[in-house]
Amino acid sequence: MSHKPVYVTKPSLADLSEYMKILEGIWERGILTHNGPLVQEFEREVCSHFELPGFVAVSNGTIALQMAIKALGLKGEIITTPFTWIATVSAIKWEGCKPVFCDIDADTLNLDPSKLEDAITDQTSAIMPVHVFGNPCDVDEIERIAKKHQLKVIYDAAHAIGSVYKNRSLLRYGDISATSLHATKILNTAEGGGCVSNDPNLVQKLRRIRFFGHDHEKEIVEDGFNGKMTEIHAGLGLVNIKHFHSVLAERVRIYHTYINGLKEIKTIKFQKTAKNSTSNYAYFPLILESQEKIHELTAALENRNIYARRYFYPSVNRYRKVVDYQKTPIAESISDRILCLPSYSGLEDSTIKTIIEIVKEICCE
Ligand code: T4K
Repeated sequence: MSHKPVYVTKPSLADLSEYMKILEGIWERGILTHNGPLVQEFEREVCSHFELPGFVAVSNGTIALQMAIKALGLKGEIITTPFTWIATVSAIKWEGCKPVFCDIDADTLNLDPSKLEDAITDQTSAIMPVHVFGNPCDVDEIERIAKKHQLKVIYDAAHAIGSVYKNRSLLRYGDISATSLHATKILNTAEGGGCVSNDPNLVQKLRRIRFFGHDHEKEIVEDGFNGKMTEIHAGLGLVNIKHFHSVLAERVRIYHTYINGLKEIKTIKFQKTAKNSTSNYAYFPLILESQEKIHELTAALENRNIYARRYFYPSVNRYRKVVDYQKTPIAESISDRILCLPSYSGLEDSTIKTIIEIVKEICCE
């Protein structure tokens, strides 16, 4: 048994000394929040690093989704995927809209655009697909359908910072993209998130919504709330973003090590990346033959102090306390048979080797 537990992920953190310097500045200025200098600097850094037109830093990814819905003034039904974290759906519900589920593509694990039009009604106001595990959705097809039916598109890009579609940051697509900067994400501010839009008017509106609906004169000109990021969080983002390239390179290395070790196993499927797309490989999901195999593998890993995670189980359409059940057979089947293996900066080759051996033991029986 390994001495230290190995979890599905670990936050990527810059050296503490780098963060201490930032903290000293915060202590000197005494400005902790309300769009302080570090929040503004972090927003500029994110824009320059990922070549984004505008980034509004907020307190978490769920609030980023809610702000996107609010900024676009959406009502009625929003079509989304059931293969996601609960936050996608809770954001829709908290903004007074109804989630309608569209099934996923079994290869990419993203919302399947070929099923989208069947879910559109006269109540539909928007589509909210998720770039699952950082794997880009079929952005062009979703855009085509949205235009045809005059629908807005919000991408839940919680996992997607660093992913690329047609040589541009994936966050540049849709009316608004909402990302997460949670501790478990590839770029983190402990808790945090952000909205991206190509439309400068929307960016300004998002800024007002984030700050109670204030304008520059502190007049209430918008129906807003509190989505502000603090200086403490932005400071962490500023030191972490400096190391983003190496964090991304580590994820790519780990992805290839797993794939090379596991690709011969006929009973395992991997998430497929579509053409024109580059994933950030933020997660490493495996799709097995049955739920029983998932239980066996999880137990065998835990026996060695290794904790994989069943993202996303159950599929959100089955949370009956939150939503009325709508059948989506592919998402339900995948959700029962998927397991994310550990992937994070500093994950040792010897640990990956052990994990591969355990997977082989269970899946080649
Ligand atoms: N949309 C999608 C598609 C999402 O996946 C999410 C969030 C959102 C929207 C909303 O974004 P946020 O509002 O959260 O910003 C995590 C995260 O809480 C959540 O952000 C994430 N998705 C979801 C997929 O996973 P858990 O339940 O995995 O957290 P936990 O505590 O079990 O952590 C997993 C492992 O990570 C632990 O075993 C150890 C390690 N860890 C975790 C934390 C929090 C650390 O080493 N340090 C830490 O501080 O939820």
